[in-house]
Amino acid sequence: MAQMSASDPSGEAVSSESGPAPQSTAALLAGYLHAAGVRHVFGYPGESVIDFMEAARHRGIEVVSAVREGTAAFMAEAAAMATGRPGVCLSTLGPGSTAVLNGVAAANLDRVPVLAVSGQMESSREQFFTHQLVDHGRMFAPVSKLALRLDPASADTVIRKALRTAVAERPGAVHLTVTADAWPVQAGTVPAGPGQVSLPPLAVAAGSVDVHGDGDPLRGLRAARRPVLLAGIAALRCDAGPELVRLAELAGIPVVVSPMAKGTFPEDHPYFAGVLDMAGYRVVWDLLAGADLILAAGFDPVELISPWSVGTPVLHLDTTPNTDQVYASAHEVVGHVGAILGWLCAQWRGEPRWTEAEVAAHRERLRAAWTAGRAQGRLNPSDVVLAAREAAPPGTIVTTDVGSHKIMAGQVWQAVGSRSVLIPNGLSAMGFGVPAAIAARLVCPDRPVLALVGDGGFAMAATELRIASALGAAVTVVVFADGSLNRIELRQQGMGYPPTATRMDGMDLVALAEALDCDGVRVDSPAALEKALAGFAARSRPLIVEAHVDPSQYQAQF
Ligand SMILES: Cc1ncc(C[n+]2csc(CCOP(=O)(O)OP(=O)(O)O)c2C)c(N)n1
Ligand SMILES: [Mg+2]
Repeated sequence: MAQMSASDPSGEAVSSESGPAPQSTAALLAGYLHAAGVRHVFGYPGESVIDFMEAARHRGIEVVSAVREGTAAFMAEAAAMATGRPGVCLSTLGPGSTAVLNGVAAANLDRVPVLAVSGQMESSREQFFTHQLVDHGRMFAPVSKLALRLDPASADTVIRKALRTAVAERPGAVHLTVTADAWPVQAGTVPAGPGQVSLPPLAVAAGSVDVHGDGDPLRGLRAARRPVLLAGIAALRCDAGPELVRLAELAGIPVVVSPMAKGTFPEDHPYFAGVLDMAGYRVVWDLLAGADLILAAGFDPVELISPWSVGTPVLHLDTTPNTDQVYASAHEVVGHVGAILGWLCAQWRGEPRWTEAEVAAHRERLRAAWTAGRAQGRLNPSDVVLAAREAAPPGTIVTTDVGSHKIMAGQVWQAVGSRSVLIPNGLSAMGFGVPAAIAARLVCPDRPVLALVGDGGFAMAATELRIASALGAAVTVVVFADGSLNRIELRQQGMGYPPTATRMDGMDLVALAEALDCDGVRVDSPAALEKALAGFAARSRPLIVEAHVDPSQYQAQF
């Protein structure tokens, strides 16, 4: 059920030996995806994409059917987040493509390379037919870097362009529309020869550093006595962790990371200074406000939840120029973030600016902020995160959904490895955590996978767990069951309003787990949670933990 079976429009099985002609448009796209390292396409079937599903299967790419297109796109995004390779999702025309839109927008604002492919009405009717017809070019343009039509005559060029655009800085989503009749047609001139591909570079360009602005960009750094590094997702994409560590240690600079960059800088390092805009956020902003220079290393303002409110001078270090202008920066050093930081290390002369003890004292203040408001004798949200972290073996990938639990997990979960924490913080779309965990487990089958999700976001995507059990993707999902869309309810409360449409009746998740072929357990104390999570990584079936949290801690946070 979970894996799409290949069949033609008449319902007859297609022989697995015959396969599509190697020079067809469908085979060419499958060939490019395979060459790009893609081994899973996440989608939902429809008549207009049958030829491509078969070509993918034939090329050794598993076509994984989600319960709906929107979650398939989250899966594609999570696969790309976990591996660094492009993710691919697939939908049919009309209701399939409109359903995939949210996930395409999520990948685009999370700056994750995703190729979203949608079938379309055959070309002879595309211009005038009305049933199930939506103009994909116009619909996807505002939520993608590029939305193109894949025609056989120019297929080779358009596929290369789509892949190159999706991964180029800043990466994001590219949408391809393919009319149903185009798939089996021979792809026009393919310079590398029939069935061959000419894959463009898909990694961030290495080595180069450009300086914009008058005078010496490093004068500010030399003069600074209280500099702070703010590392973001471009640092993650450039694998700049080792250079961040080197600069932090050499110059004695504390490092704040953005939520989606968690793990780029080891959070057990003496110079780690917290996560921006997560629980206890005021303490982190106070650190930035008190600094005399912020080194913004691959920081992407798409992750800002609070407005940028500090007047501290900023040195912009990024793969792209400071076109957002959320903060002003007289100098921009543009290039590979690792190379830029390496260059700063080579230039550095001087004493370390902060002592480890000073950064430790800051971390203590931050810890006091996120532990504030805990209810004695209850299961608090931070207890859940700490217990999950304690139970997680090295190499665990954790995903979150969106809501108060994410703000807590984003700060409290101690990340030590790059691409080990998958948090949606660009579009911040609910319903991400569960499908993301399933996809992470499928593309990284040797790594334990844990999802930390709210009860609202869980309800949006819970049925995807049937697919996890069918495919043997043994993920563990911890649901922060507070009977509330807490993040919104807190806002209502703050405005003096009653909780309109933000309270939910609890669902029996243990019964639901059984129906989904998963294991289920209900807990309401830290001890019970520890017991439930013990050895989770060795389980053979997905596990759903209904964790009854007392949400009062959130109130003290946000
Ligand atoms: C698709 C989508 N719809 C609505 C929102 C707005 N929103 C942000 S957080 C939130 C509440 C989430 O509730 P839950 O999943 O239970 O998490 P909690 O805040 O309770 O931890 C809502 C409705 C959103 N981010 N995404
Ligand atoms: Mg909730």
